Amino acid sequence: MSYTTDTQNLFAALRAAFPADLDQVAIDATEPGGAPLRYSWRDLERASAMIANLFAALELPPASRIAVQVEKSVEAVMLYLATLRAGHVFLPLNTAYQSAEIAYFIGNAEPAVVVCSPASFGWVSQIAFQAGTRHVFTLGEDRSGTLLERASHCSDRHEPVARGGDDLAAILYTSGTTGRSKGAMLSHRNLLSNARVLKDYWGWRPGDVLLHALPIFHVHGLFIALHGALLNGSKMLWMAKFDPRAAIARLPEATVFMGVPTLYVRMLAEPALTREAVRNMRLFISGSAPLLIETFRDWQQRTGHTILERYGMSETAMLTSNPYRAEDGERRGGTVGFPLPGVALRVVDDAGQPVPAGEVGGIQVKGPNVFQGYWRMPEKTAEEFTADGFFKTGDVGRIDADGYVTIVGRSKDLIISGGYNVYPAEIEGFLNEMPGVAESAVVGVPHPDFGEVGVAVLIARPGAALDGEALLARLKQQLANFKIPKRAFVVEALPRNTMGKVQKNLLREQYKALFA
Ligand code: MCA
Ligand code: AMP
Repeated sequence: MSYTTDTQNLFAALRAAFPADLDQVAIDATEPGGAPLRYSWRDLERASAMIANLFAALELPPASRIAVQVEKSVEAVMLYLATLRAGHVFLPLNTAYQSAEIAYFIGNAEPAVVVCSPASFGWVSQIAFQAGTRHVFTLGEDRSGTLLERASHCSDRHEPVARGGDDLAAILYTSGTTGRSKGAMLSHRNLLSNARVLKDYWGWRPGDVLLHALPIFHVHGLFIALHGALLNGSKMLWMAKFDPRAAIARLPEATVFMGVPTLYVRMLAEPALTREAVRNMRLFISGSAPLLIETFRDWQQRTGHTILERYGMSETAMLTSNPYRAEDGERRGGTVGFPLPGVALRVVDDAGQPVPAGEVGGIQVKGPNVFQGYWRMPEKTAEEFTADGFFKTGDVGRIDADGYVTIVGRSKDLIISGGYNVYPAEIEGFLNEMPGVAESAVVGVPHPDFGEVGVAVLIARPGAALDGEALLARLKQQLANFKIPKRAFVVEALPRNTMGKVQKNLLREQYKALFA
């Protein structure tokens, strides 16, 4: 078997970066106080081969979607690598998603294989079989389940399937401002080009160790963190779930950490976060949501490290980054740095014309990392691109005279809570269906832990008595828990402009101090 970097299959490129000694530890997943649980590079190689061979034995059509809703585990990484290796398309799903959400994704993506946790096999398999999926496997966080049982009978040798750069590697669903989720199609080239740029830009080097504390069903944990370590042949310290104390306890063994702002806020609340704890760290990276300047400064003061903030999207992976090397500039708090090498980024006015430096407008981007479009939504895809091929991010920002990009807001009605995206339109759609609700508006307000959280404002139908908290409890049975507004208020009327449109800015203003 030969692994070269000139193939277009992302797995083969990652595999080519594995260390020569495959018996070294690749991932240390030992839990605090638990028995040692370590995986070698050979384990990743063999297990991904076996799962890829299982897919071959199932005679799946090329580029089948493999939908996966499982708890974070190293075996889930093996499943991801196997999917790439076998030339199929990985479709990760947040474990918080409930049946209505899963039914939509499975119905829309039509996966050939669904992998779920053993505890949810009953309801997930029912949805999947109804949607025409032929194979449903289970994978538990403790290595239980039918996926590994079946794969254990397969050969551990497997030649990566040849893929072209534009062939799909993954589909990531992002909710839409109009309610319906869209599957962002990412190709092998999209992901590999971004991973290679970041390897260089962030100065990955021999001996780096990544503390991996993020979920692996979104871009940040799955692509940016995982590809970074794999492409550098770097060991990972693996946390199945983020816990600030356990993370700090592992920092002395690590050199690189990636987190959403909430992770930094929670670690700052721990007295154990000291200069001593971070003595071996090379780089702290933040993204997925705005990092408050206070967090940036507090971290600098407490640890002596300047967090590097970067900006990206599911549709594009990483777009901009503050500099790693001092000679490229300082890391400026409140900014997301410069467009990455190969990324063209411009700020435009409502007419689509670029605005002068320092002026605010819509952010548009172009580059080898920008996705292939939304799955089976050609019209939606066409709407989101300009005639000259730039993708409209929906983020609003400015580029200053020194080239630093600052995000000042979003033109899309979106709440980012603890690094997860919540679309008010989706929540309002569910609330409006509930008995007694005439109308609803969901807005984001500042929150000390999650950065921003949703608040629901409800209008009752004539004669109906609404209990906001009871409605939220009901919503919790239908939607992922992070989407549930943290509070609900029943009011007489919603503020509207002369066009009749709800003025969400006034609601945000009214409730802004709720969690202060
Ligand atoms: C949990 N809850 C949340 C969130 N997480 N509510 C709002 N926002 C959240 N993010 C709910 C729980 O269900 C629970 O509700 C209550 O809040 C308290 O939960 P807690 O135990 O504090 O939460 P946790 O389990 O500790 O999770 C917090 C977390 C997690 C570790 C910050 O949300 C997380 O891992 N976030 C990272 C998300 C991420 O990886 N994003 C990257 C997306 P109840 O008690 O009622 O059940 S990729 C991306 O955005 C782009 C491409 C990019 O640029 O990276
Ligand atoms: P997602 O759809 O989950 O990929 O989220 C992408 C969105 O997250 C972007 O369009 C931005 O609005 C936001 N985002 C990501 N990184 C940052 C950041 N560093 N600062 C502000 N917003 C960010």
